[in-house]
Amino acid sequence: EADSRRWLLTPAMAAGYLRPREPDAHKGSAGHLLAVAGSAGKTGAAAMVGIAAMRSGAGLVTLAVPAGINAIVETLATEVMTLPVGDTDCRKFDETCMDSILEQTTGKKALAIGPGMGTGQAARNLLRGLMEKSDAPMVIDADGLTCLADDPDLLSFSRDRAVFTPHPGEMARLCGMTVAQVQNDRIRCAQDFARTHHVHLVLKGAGTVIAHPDGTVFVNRTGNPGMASGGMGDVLTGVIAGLFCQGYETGIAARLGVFLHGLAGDIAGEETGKTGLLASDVSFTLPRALQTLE
Ligand code: B4P
Ligand code: MG
Repeated sequence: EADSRRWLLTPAMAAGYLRPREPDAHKGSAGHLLAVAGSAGKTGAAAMVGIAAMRSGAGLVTLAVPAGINAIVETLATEVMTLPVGDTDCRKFDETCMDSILEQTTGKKALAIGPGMGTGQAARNLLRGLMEKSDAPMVIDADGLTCLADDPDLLSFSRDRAVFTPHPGEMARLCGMTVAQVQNDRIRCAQDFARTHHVHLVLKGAGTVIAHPDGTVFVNRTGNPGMASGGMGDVLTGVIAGLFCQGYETGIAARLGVFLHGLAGDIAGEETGKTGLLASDVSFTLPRALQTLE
């Protein structure tokens, strides 16, 4: 039984998932992402999510960020729009940020929540609000996952429109296990979580595991150790969200996103050398990765 549900994610599969852009596509038809990310000291996380989504083909991206870091985000991410929330000197999401963010969910094709957003009560409430009020497909990563680990009641709102993207440390917190226990049986761990909580789960690291609510599991082989550097996870969040924007079904976006992110890392690694690779290098190579699959 186990074997028939475990697949290696091949280039042919990934190419099969890819749908060509319609000749008459416009930025509206390519989908609009709302990402909630960033805080003082984690400004780049927000920028990278937004840029990676656009480099994966999203039509428009709006980044909701604490107003105090807005000017920096706008400088880092030229093509991305921002929604500054909170007081002008607001450095992290607080209770005053909720309403304007929830208002902005209207008309958005996808949500991405978590990178650099912080983990306090205000962040947890914001995550709860978004999960309760929006039916859009959503990627939850990083601090968003920590919020879920801190307040497991929130898991009941996620359903199968959600993709969680934990690294082994985040996975361990979500399951109440040690990192060693997670790493010891990555497939089983991801599969159990996805089934139990009816979400798509991406357990990152060499041989990323993608587990679906129906118990099916895929293992990815793209990517390389050069990708073990800060910001790589934020880029993956943007890729999956960018695919949501273009109408890819949740589970397909998770699989194709993981494959493309690793492939972009491999292309960038060939060019730049693997050691010293930056997450922005990988983001830059995403269109080439897409082209390779066409
Ligand atoms: P955080 O400090 O939370 O790191 P982060 O901000 O989430 O970093 P980032 O978003 O850039 O990277 P992410 O891992 O999300 O946590 C780091 C801590 O978590 C570590 O100190 C450790 O304790 C634990 N941890 C994380 N990864 C672990 C691992 N593999 N084993 C054991 N403990 C781990 O995303 C990185 C991206 O790059 C993923 O898509 C990943 O699949 C890819 N990548 C990284 N190395 C790769 C490799 N060798 N091969 C293929 N892909 C790789
Ligand atoms: Mg991360």
